[in-house]
Amino acid sequence: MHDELKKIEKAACDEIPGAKNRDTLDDLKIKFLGRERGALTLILRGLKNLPAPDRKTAGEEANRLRGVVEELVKKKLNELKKTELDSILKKEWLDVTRPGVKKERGSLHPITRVRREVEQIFCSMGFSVVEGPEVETEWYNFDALNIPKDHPARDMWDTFWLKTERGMWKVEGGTGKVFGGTGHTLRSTFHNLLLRTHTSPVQIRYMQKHNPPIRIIAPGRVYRYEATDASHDIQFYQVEGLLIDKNISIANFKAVILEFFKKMFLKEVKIRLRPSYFPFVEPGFEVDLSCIVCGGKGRAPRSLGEGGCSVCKKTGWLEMMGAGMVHPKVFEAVGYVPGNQQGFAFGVGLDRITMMKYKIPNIRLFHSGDLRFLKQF
Ligand code: FA5
Repeated sequence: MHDELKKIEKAACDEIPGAKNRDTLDDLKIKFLGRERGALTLILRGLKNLPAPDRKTAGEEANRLRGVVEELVKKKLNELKKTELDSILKKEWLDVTRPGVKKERGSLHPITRVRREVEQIFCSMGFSVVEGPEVETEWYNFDALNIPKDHPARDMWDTFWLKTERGMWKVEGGTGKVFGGTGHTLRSTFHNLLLRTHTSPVQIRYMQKHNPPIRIIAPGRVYRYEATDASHDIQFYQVEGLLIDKNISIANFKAVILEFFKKMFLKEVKIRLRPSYFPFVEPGFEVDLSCIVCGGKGRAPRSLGEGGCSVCKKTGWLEMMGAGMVHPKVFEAVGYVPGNQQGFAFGVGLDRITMMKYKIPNIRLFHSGDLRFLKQF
């Protein structure tokens, strides 16, 4: 018995300290101390067959050995735990004193900022914000606005037409009701499609579905097939405005627009109304704003270099919008009873407001994708 215990002790002292991981250690623990077939357990179980004097000594020795093996296992387990922890700490080491990686922060495009501001100002005056499609039918963009085919006024807007092989597009749901409103019946579902040249078609879409009183603005992108310069681009933004009620006059228009400019530029501004022709208003006019970039002087401010102001083309004024009193033909096109309402409409260039607001000398900067420009906002 003594020899057997010595053998077990030697094996335990050789094998346990060399265990590579916890699984091996668990196996060794079972090998020596396992409840069913552990080497020491079997010895202890066989003690009862020894003669009494031998049983006592062997029992003492076996119990001592159990303590030795338990201690070896405990020591090895602590050692393995420490190695594991060290390797985790090594892998996940973090230098908390290192400066962090700076995340690039985006910002709103200046036109988006100004668009939101415009919406806020008009909402504070009781207007609602509505939208319309950028791909529009010829009827909404021109005919319903009193610009029939072959009318020379169409040339005022150089248009991007969407072509098909057939010449016309089949528009889903293009029944008289959806596309023509109550006052206009389109018998076919085929239409000429175009990229809208202005936001005025949204007036028509809205009036077809709503009766006066109306007080809306409709911001959105418009497209024109024309030459570009410092204040003209082929795609730009307009905000359409429409106010229809009883007893509305140009005086109401002037009050609303002056209030709008005052809130937008945070100062008193000068505007001038020039008579102009738009087939969907009568009378019609254009509204110029005293150039905020050059202070109305026509000379470029020192910060923008020498020479005349490119934004107002040295005139001191920049054309900001077309406007007028809604033409009876337009009311007729949407099915209103003639003579029952008056109203004004306007279409203001959002890019131009943004240029004035931030003193931006060239409209083409907006879509240049130049981060040096965009990061300033
Ligand atoms: C129109 O588009 C009319 N629909 C406006 C209107 C609405 C008149 C309601 C009457 C009643 P106009 O083509 O003038 O009008 O354009 C309106 C404004 O859009 C201009 O005053 C200008 O601020 C802006 N704008 C026009 N063309 C360009 C362009 N190429 N680039 C940037 N802004 C432009």
